[in-house]
Amino acid sequence: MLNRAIRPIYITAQRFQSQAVQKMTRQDVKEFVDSNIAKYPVAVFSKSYCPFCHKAKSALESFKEKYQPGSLEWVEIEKHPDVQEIQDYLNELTGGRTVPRVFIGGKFFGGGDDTEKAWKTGELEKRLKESGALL
Ligand SMILES: N[C@@H](CCC(=O)N[C@@H](CS)C(=O)NCC(=O)O)C(=O)O
Repeated sequence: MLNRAIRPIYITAQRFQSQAVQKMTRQDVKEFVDSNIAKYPVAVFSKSYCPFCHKAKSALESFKEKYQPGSLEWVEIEKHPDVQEIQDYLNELTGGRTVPRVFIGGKFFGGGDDTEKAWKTGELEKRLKESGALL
């Protein structure tokens, strides 16, 4: 009796889930992350509400007028259906799964605190120039 009552709800939920959420394969996740890192001199994986991401944004956008067009890519991942898998892969690449993960010139540069610190020492500008991101 109980089973009969519950079953239709379960099936409906399952159908909804399989239609609504299209998950990427592991290979697709890898390609999504790798292609952003390879294509853009600066690629940042971020969550829009994260204060450390805001720190990185302030530092990177302080050079706003000097960027080569299209050289800075900001990838907000919090609403991505594969957010966990993306962070797992970022962990494989960088040894950490927190955001932001800032990549410059195809290499992992650091998180929010690292980026802010490097901005203050001048290291960030140097690396941005070396990567070709700045004019
Ligand atoms: N020290 C790190 C801290 C970064 C951090 O803790 N980020 C939080 C979000 S504000 C995070 O990624 N939490 C785990 C998660 O969202 O999966 C940095 O400067 O980037």
